[in-house]
Amino acid sequence: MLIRRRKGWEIPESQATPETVFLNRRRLLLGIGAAGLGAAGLAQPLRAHTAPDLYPARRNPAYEAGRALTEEKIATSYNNFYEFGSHKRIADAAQKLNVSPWQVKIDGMVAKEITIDAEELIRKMPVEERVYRLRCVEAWSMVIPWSGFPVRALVDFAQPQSGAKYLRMETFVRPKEAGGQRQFWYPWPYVEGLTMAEAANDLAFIGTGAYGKPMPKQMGAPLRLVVPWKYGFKSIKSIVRFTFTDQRPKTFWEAIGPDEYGFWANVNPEVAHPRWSQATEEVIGVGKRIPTQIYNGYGEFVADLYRDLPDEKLFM
Ligand SMILES: Nc1nc2c(c(=O)[nH]1)N[C@H]1C(S)=C(S)[C@@H](COP(=O)(O)O)O[C@H]1N2
Ligand SMILES: [Mo]
Repeated sequence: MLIRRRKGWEIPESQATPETVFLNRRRLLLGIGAAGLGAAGLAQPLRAHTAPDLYPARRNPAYEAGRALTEEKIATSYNNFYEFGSHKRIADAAQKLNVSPWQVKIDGMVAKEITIDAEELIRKMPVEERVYRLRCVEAWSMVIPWSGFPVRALVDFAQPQSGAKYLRMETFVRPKEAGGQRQFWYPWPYVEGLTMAEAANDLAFIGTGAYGKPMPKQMGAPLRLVVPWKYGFKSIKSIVRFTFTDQRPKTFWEAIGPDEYGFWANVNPEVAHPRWSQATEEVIGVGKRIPTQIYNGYGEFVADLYRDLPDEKLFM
């Protein structure tokens, strides 16, 4: 689905992603025209991927999706990665991202702040494969075999202080490589966060690969979060910084549209987005819609996390 860049009010709802419609409106409010995206530029020569010998990793049979895998060529060519453009066909532009070397900072309320190369970090972690469903807030879904390690393994490695309440994650800022970051009206860098309880949950995963190979750049190489009970925008790509903090992070989408996107973003078919229903989802590559499940079908793993939070907007 290629979105032609016209004025916001001319884009039929059916052709535009909801997020794109929203952003176009915002641009108009800011008095910014709907100019085309800059050319992707020349791709860099292909660099060695991060730790290729680790893949394919052993599949953990505790996590299976109950649905057919999305075809690899679909999952690697239909992506959301606003750093490279606010549409789905960013895979070519994303090849410009230099992922090796890749410094990762672990800081904030930890025993000792460190900076470590992603490859070295991944080699210290228990890498395995898990098949997860992915449900985007735009009401589409995929099923993806991820490689990676539990967020909990990273937490154990970082040794947070007892006062830490949240894990804040941040994506790179490199407008020379990522043309979308020259769109100054977005609040770069992309930021996301989890509570410490969410980070320690069995399901919370750091993806380092997909389809038995190192992570494609367009899917968030070399490290991206995968939290399948939440809308896809929580699964932040190409992370450069993990910060343990006692302050709830303000996330990228919360900063853009606080009435539409919140901190929790748990999937719930009964809580509509202000501009569309969340009751069903389009299974990408299959051409049909299916009912959406509460917590994207992962309630047995995660529902307990939310029992004592009556005042929180858990589903936006
Ligand atoms: N840094 C960053 N991470 C991001 C995004 C983004 O634009 N930038 N998009 C999010 C959204 S909306 C979704 S649905 C998923 C898509 O992941 P995929 O392209 O690997 O399927 O990535 C999420 N992570
Ligand atoms: Mo999304």
